[in-house]
Amino acid sequence: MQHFPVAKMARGSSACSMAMAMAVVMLLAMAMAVNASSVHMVGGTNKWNTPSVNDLPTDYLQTWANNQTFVTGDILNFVYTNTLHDVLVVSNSSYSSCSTSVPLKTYTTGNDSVIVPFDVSYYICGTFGHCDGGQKMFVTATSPGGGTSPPPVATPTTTPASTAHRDRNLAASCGFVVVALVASSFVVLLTS
Ligand SMILES: [Cu+2]
Repeated sequence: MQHFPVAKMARGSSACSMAMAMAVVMLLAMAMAVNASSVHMVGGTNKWNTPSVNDLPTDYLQTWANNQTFVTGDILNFVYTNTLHDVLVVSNSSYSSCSTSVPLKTYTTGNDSVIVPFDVSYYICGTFGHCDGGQKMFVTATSPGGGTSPPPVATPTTTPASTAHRDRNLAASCGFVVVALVASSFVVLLTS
């Protein structure tokens, strides 16, 4: 249980309010970013399939990917028959060699929503022979700002409390409240 000195709390309350306000603004920005993310149905109408056994061009998945514009945080929707296929997120080298031994992540439901990370990410099917048959693709995502640099990381810490002659404990408690507020709201955003 942490002790909050009431007098100091009152003295620094404006800084705390400012931090709260900043947190709210940041959450609104996050909400807008969430709403702005696009959902991409992988492979278009052909979905996530093995080209070589479905009479599709061998590179149809990559062709599809190349014609999409991906922004970090967008959703890749993989739809497939999960008794035949799955989705492995893999490294560049595993992608190149169609290695299924050390996937970064595995999806198996047949209707998977995968959040596109910044920069290049690689996807292959783990069923034997499917990646070699062309069931593989990579996507390149820009940052939400449209640049080539990584997206800004949300930093819930606030500077006003730490720069002035304010009580360190108050700054810490205030920061904790703001972080908790941001974290809980983010969870609500994700689960809504
Ligand atoms: Cu497959």
